This record gives sequence, C-alpha cells and structure tokens, in this order.
Amino acid sequence: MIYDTIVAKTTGNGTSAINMIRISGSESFDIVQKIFKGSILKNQPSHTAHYGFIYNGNEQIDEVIVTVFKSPKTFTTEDTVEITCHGGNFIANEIIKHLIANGARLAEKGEFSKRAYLNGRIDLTEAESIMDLVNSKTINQLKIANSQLKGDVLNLVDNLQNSVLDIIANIEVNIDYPEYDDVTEMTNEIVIPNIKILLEKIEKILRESSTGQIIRDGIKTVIIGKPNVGKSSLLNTLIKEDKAIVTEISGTTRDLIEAELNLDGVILKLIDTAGIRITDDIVEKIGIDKTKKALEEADLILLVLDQSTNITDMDNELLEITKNKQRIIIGNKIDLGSKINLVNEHIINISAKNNIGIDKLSEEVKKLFIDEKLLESDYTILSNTRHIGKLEETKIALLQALQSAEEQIPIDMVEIDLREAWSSLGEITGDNTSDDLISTLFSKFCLGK
Ligand SMILES: Nc1nc2c(ncn2[C@@H]2O[C@H](COP(=O)(O)OP(=O)(O)OP(=O)(O)O)[C@@H](O)[C@H]2O)c(=O)[nH]1
Ligand SMILES: [Mg+2]
Repeated sequence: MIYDTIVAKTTGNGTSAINMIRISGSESFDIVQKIFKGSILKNQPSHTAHYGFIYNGNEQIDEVIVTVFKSPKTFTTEDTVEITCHGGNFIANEIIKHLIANGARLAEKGEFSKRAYLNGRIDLTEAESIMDLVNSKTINQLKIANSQLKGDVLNLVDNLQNSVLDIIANIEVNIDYPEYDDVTEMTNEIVIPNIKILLEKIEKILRESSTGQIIRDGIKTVIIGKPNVGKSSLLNTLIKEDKAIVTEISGTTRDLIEAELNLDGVILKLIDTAGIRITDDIVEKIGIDKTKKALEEADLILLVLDQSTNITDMDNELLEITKNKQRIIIGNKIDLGSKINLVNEHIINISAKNNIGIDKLSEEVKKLFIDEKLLESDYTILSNTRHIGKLEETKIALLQALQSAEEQIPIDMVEIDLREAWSSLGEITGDNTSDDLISTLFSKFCLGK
C-alpha cells in the first residue's frame, strides 16, 4: 500500500543537545532533498548517515546529519529519512515547517507504528509493546515489553489459534465429506477432550497474567484507618518524601493523596486517604466518601491500626469491611506499645515515624502479588489488559462450545462457538480487527512513534 509522506519530531520537547525528525513515505528522499545541501540522498546506500545543511532558499537553518533508510528494510517498510539537528524546539519546528511546505504531512500520534503494522512489519502486540517499552519504569516492565516485542505473545496466540483451527478443520471435513470412511468422524466425543486441553492452557495463561498485569500497571494500594493512626506518615516513609501533611490533629488529611513507589521492580500506586470517622465537617465527610470509593477500586488495602491504643469499634468496622479484600493489617506506632493482638490475623508491626518494620511490609506485598518463579522463567506472560480481555472472551466461547458438545448439540453448532474463539484470538494480534480499534490504539502513542 502506498501512503503519503509523513513527518514528526521523534525526540521530546524542551531543551536538549540534539533533536531528531523522522520522515516516512515514498516521497521522503525527494522532499528532504529540496531543503538539504549535501549528498544526493536517493543515490546513497541504505542505513548510511550524511553530513550537510538544511536551507530555506538561501538561508541556512541548521547543520545536520541525515540518515537514509531504504524500503523495505525500515521500521515502517517505507523509504525513511531521519534528520538529526541541533536541540531546541525552534530549529526542529522550522525544519518540519519547510518539509511540510515541500510536500510532507505532519504525522498523527503513533502513525509510524501504525504504518509498520498496516504494512505487515509488526503485529498489534508488537506495536503495543513499543509503547510499553517507552513507558517502562522498572526492569520487570522492560522484560515483559521486550518479550512481547520479540513476538512471544504473537507466537503464543498463533499456537492457540492453530489448535482451534485444527478442530474446526476436522469438523469441516466431516461436514463436507461425510461419505469418506478414512476421515475420522469428528463426533462431539472427539471434540470434547481437545477443547478441554485448550481451555486448560488458556486458564493457565490467564492465571499467570495477573502477575504480568500487576507488573505492567502497578498495584493500586489504598492506605486506610481511623484518624491519626499514621497513614500519611506511612505514605511519606514509603516514598521517602514529605508529600502528605502529618500533624497530631485527627482529620488532617481531607483529600486523596497519590504517590508512586518502585518496590524492587513492582510499582505501588499508593493512595493516602482521609481517616474514617463519624463527623459533621462537610469537607471531611466528602474526603471520607472518597476513601470509601477508593477502597472499592483497590488491588491492595493497607489497613493501619495504632499499637499505642486499644482497638476501637471503628477499627473493628474497618476490619469487617475489608475482610474479603486483599489486605495487609499494619500495627503502627509499635515504638509506643503493642496493645493490639488480633486472633487469626497476621499483623505487620511498624513505626512509620521511626522507619521500623518497613522492609517486612515490602516483603509482604511482594509475597502477595509477585510470582518470582514466573519472572525468572522464560514463559510468556500476558500483561496487557486488552489481550487478557480477548483471551477471556476466547475462554467464554470455548466453554460454550464445550457445553454444546457435552449436550450432544449438532457438531456444526459447536463449530460456531469455536469460530468465535478463533476470531477473539485474532483480535489480539490484529488479524481481524476493526479500523476503529486500530485508530484508537495508535492514538495513544506519542508523536513521532
Ligand atoms: N510515636 C509514633 N508516632 C507516630 C508514628 N507514626 C505517626 N505518628 C504520629 O501520629 C500523628 C498522626 O500521624 P498522621 O500520619 O498524620 O496520621 P493520619 O492517619 O494520616 O491522620 P489523619 O490524616 O488525620 O487521618 C502524628 O503526630 C505523627 O507524628 C509512629 O510510628 N510512632
Ligand atoms: Mg493523614
């Protein structure tokens, strides 16, 4: 497919030593040549760099290095030029302006990657992994993004799709050539075990994906407790920064306070909340309502109790509300006593103020969420919510197929569900994906990517 020639700055905004501008499309060499004084670009071998100057008419704009990439061995598979110019937004914008005046079009967000996908150079999972790479903040996030970029998710999905297709193909042969004796008849009895094997594989991948998702998106961790127990102190100690206001006055924190913490490769998205109590103060009431809402969306709750005082009704109420959630009970102010002893509950005793016991807390979080063995293996871990969602859909379609087969419903009806499963898998890699999804997906990319 021939597309028009697009241009964008690939480096970020702000002052820097150099900037890079990328141009992709069949007219790339001609358009750049119109403003470049140096080698004749289209005569140069691919993947070579050339020194020269960018001019606007007779006026020199910048001294640059121009790198030539010839189709098809380029990121987009199209002819591509990268201009490395001096830093500062002004120069780069000037060059882009002249490239546009000479026939290029300003690229949309993610348009280079979209072309790489549309031109068959990468599949959707690989395109998405590029964005994950850019957004990585921990070594584990980087590992997962790199595995996806290498095509691990693509291979995993391809294998599953092939297994579904095998079953479908066999059913088809039976429907089309029922008179052939040498073709094993694909009865529901033969289909059932094959579907079960597939379901087991998918369920295993989904179980393991929870670690992947946590690594990619972080653990939404809400700190709750009654007023003055030391929630804000805990937040500050964890992030080693005085972010939340701490005072001895009950009801200090009114609004949600958010902070991120990298805990040995796992991102905790911490939320400090207003202490929960019955109050007439309207601002505090709104804060408490927000706390309750944050609780519903939490992956993890850090319930803080005060070891210097006896347990109260409010503490008991909070223990009750959170009992079915993933939670860690924290006994803070352990420097002042250990008055709380809960039967059948494990308490992590700390002093947020004096930085005691914080390591134990970190270990506990990792124990709850991270399967270290999984991370050390070279098993492909799904981490992207979209992929996991599509795999869930596949599972539902397979369960439906299994149920139909077990109820002895005609095999061609079972096949409809199998086709559904096959197509949900295809949507992960972009085999059969709507234009709308593609546009939305790539619009989340940065400019120049
Ligand atoms: N001795 C001792 N005091 C602590 C400890 N942690 C917090 N405090 C003190 O307890 C008081 C309340 O701390 P905060 O962190 O503001 O408590 P909070 O739970 O955020 O309170 P609200 O925002 O009002 O709900 C402050 O005076 C802190 O210095 C601790 O481990 N030991
Ligand atoms: Mg507070």
